[in-house]
This record gives sequence, C-alpha cells and structure tokens, in this order.
Amino acid sequence: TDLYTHPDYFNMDDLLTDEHKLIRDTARAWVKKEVSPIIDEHYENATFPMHILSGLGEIGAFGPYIPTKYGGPELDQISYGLIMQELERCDSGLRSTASVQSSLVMYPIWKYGSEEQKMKYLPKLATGEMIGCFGLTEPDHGSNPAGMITNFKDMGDHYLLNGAKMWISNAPFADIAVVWAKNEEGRIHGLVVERGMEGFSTPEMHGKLSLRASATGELIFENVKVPKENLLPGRSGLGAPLSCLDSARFGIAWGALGAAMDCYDQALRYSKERTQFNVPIGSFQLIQKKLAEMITEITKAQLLTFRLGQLRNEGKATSAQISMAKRNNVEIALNIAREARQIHGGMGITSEYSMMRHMANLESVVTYEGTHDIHLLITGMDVTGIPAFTREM
Ligand code: TGC
Ligand code: FAD
Repeated sequence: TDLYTHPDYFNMDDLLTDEHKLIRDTARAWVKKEVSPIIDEHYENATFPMHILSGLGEIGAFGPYIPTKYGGPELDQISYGLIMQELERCDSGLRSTASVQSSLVMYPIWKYGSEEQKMKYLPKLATGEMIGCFGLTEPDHGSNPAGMITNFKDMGDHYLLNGAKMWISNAPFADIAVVWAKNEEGRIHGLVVERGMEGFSTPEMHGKLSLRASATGELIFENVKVPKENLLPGRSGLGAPLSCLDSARFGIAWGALGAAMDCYDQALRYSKERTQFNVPIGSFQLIQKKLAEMITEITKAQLLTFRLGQLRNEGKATSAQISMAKRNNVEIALNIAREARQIHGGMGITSEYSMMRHMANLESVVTYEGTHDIHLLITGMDVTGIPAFTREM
C-alpha cells in the first residue's frame, strides 16, 4: 500500500511552486525508502538511526534556509515547512532531530554568530557531519527559561561555565551544544560548547514513553573552560533564544500536520477495507463523522500553515502568529491520531500501524517548544496586551 497519499482537499498544491513540490517529493521518497522501514524497530529500542544523518543533509533537512555561502541550500520558509511535514509524517523524533539542527543550532549561529563561527560550524552542520543540540531548559526552569541558573564568569582569557540543562534533544550524540547561560550581570548569552571540553558531559535520559526514536539527554557543565571566541556576539537577552524558538515552532506547525496526514490516510484506507456487520466500517455515519472532521481540521491547518509560510518568507510573521499555528496544529494532530486509532479498533494499538506511535510522540510535541497552555497564554497576551504568565503569591 502507498503510505503517502496526500490529503489536499482545497488544492493547496496549486499554491506551491514546482521547486516546492520537488523538494517535498524528494523528502517524501527518501523518508519512505530510508526511514519508514526501520522506524518501528528504532522506536521500540529507543535508538536514533545514526546512519541516516548524511541522508537528512542531502535532502536539505539541515538548515534549509541557510545561505549557500555557508553550505546550506538557501530555500524559502515554505520549503522548510514541507520538509518538516514529510519527516514528521514518518515520526516526530525524526523531525525533532532536523528541527533542532536547523532552527536551534544553525539558526542562532547564522543570525548571531561571528563570521568565523559561521564558517567553522555551518557547512558541517548542513551535511550532518557535525550534529548540534540546544540547551535552554533546566531541571527547575522549563516554561520560564528567564529563571535559568546556568552561568558563566569572565576569567580573562576564557569563560568558566557551570550549571545543567535537561530534556535536550540530540544531546547524547551532539558534537556541539548551543547553550544559553547568564553572565555575571544576569544577562543571557549563547555559547557554543564542544564535546570534549573538560567538565562537559551529556548523559542520556532513559524511560521516555514518547519520542523514543529521538535521543534526549542532559547537559552538565562543571567548571567548563569555554574559549571567548565561542560566545555568540550578535545578540543577548532572552529574545535571542526565543527567536530561535520562533523558527523551530514554525517547523513544528508543519511537522504536526504531516503526522495528522499520515493518521488520516491510514484511517480512510482502513475504513474502506475493514468490514463489520457485513459492510465496510466507512459506511457507518459515526466513522464518516470522524473522517470528515479529520479532513476539515487538516485543511484548516494547511491554510493556516501556508499563510504563515508566506508571512515568514516576507519577514512579517509575528511570534504570536507562530504560537497559534504550533498550538493549533499539534492539538489537531493529537486528536486525529486518537480518532484514527479508534477507527482501527484493536489493530490500532499495534506497531503495525503508526497512529499509536504518533499519538505518544505528539505528547512530547504538545509540551516542548512551549506547552499547549503557554501558547494559549501567548495568544491571550497578544490580544489583550496583558501577560498572564506570573501572579503574585
Ligand atoms: P518576555 O519578557 O515576554 O520576553 C523577553 C524578551 O524576549 C522578547 N521575546 C521574543 N523575541 C523573539 N521571539 C519571541 N518569540 C519572543 N518572545 C518574547 C521580548 O520582546 C523581550 O525582549 P526584551 O528586549 O524586551 O528583553 O519573556 P518572559 O520571561 O515573560 O517569557 C515569555 C514566555 C513564557 C512566552 C517564554 O518564556 C516562553 O516562550 N516560554 C516557553 C519556553 C519554551 O518554549 N522552551 C522551549 C525549549 S527548546 C525545546 O523545547 C526544543 S524541543 C525541540 C525538538 O526536539 O524539536
Ligand atoms: P513546566 O514548565 O514545569 O510546566 C508544567 C505544567 O505547568 C505545564 O502544563 C505547563 O503548561 C504549566 N505551566 C507552567 N507555567 C504556567 C503558567 N504561567 N500558566 C499556566 N500554566 C503553566 N528543551 C530544550 O531547551 N532543548 C531541547 O532540545 C528540548 N527537547 C525536548 C525534548 C523532549 C522529548 C521534551 C519532553 C522536552 C524537551 N525540551 C527541550 C524541554 C521542553 O521545552 C520543556 O519540557 C517545556 O518547555 C516545558 O517545561 P517543563 O517540562 O519544565 O514543564
């Protein structure tokens, strides 16, 4: 069976250029050949398929919008979104690895790095020869990264970094980490920490029941001597990491749509094939209600996401618009995964179908890059002008 029918109820393909379609179809064919056959095994074993990293580089999944000068393919934002959609159609963990490398490692180096840092890291990150991770979250500071305690001191010829980050995607095998830490004045800066620096370790976190095909770890800094040239000079303050999150959340909005499409495609097929009471289950009104609502939500999300891509191409997308799309698309994907699983009855809980894996994965996606409720509060703040994140106790 063809795993990749493409729900396109409102002829969205007409809005795409030939280049967009080529990029999407290339990513889709590569994922189908190289990753789909092995994803269940990696999910069950909680391993990331390391051998696919160079392939991800070849399809442009690492820093799609990074200029060719720095080894990137210099594509537009819609191309970036389409690649993320195709990766997450397979597995959120696969998309996570590409999101982190692209938006959370290459993006800050490109936007805030020195020319030397860009030339040193970006070309290798683009091919997957080098892998990065992004350390913002700490054990006691998740939704509120401004409270971070990881810090660095100016020692004259180097910085001394101390602290710990938690829940860091790609950490266990990353060659470099873009780490956000406070200086002695409490100002947040980004530092590139390299594997092998004394006092730096990246223990893997085990026991995840979600995003199992993605490696997650801690970053521990015990008096790590970081060369001064590894500080990102271009921007400081919380706005620097938050702008990286804007780029990653944009990719997640597209990615979640891919997971939703995969669930819908399978549910539609199954409802035509499976018979009960001597008729296809797709002939029951209750099954049709589920399918009709799924395709309606997917179509609304496609329109939202495409428009957001246009705005981002024009440099006009606001952080609040990105939050709305991330929140909406992950929520509809989760609901669609649950409904698609129900349509499959008992078979839906097995690894023969991907809905259960998508559903479990999306529980991470609804939490990371800003939780569902934090994004709701961002919309609330945007429309009222009143932040509701903190209150006096
Ligand atoms: P607030 O006072 O609102 O803002 C501080 C400064 O930042 C500016 N700003 C932004 N800049 C760029 N982009 C954005 N999205 C921005 N949002 C705010 C703001 O203008 C201000 O600038 P300035 O110059 O005035 O200082 O900050 P706050 O502390 O009140 O926090 C607001 C809040 C809660 C929305 C923010 O902290 C937040 O988004 N929290 C959620 C944390 C989060 O998303 N963490 C994600 C960690 S990374 C991750 O999960 C990777 S998973 C990857 C994968 O595997 O795919
Ligand atoms: P908390 O912030 O403790 O939130 C707990 C609950 O309280 C949530 O329901 C939340 O919505 C709610 N809450 C918190 N504040 C408020 C408020 N003001 N009003 C109302 N409700 C509130 N981080 C990185 O830096 N890099 C990574 O690569 C990375 N990868 C991740 C991979 C995975 C698999 C996971 C699960 C997480 C990853 N994260 C990463 C961390 C992720 O961003 C955080 O888990 C997330 O920001 C939430 O933080 P927390 O888990 O500490 O939850």
